[in-house]
Amino acid sequence: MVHVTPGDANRDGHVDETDARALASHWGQGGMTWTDGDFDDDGLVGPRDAAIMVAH
Ligand SMILES: [Ca+2]
Ligand SMILES: [Ca+2]
Repeated sequence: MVHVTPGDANRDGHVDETDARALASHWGQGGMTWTDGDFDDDGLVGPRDAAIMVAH
């Protein structure tokens, strides 16, 4: 899976609160069809993904 911008969960080109909400709504999930919040590709949406989002 290719992410144009790490941290851009909905791929609109901007890392903002909308992406933060998307990540939060999928917090702790893994193996789901929605994996755009999994920026470090460890299969789970969690703190490391949040850190990557914050960094951008
Ligand atoms: Ca976005
Ligand atoms: Ca992850």
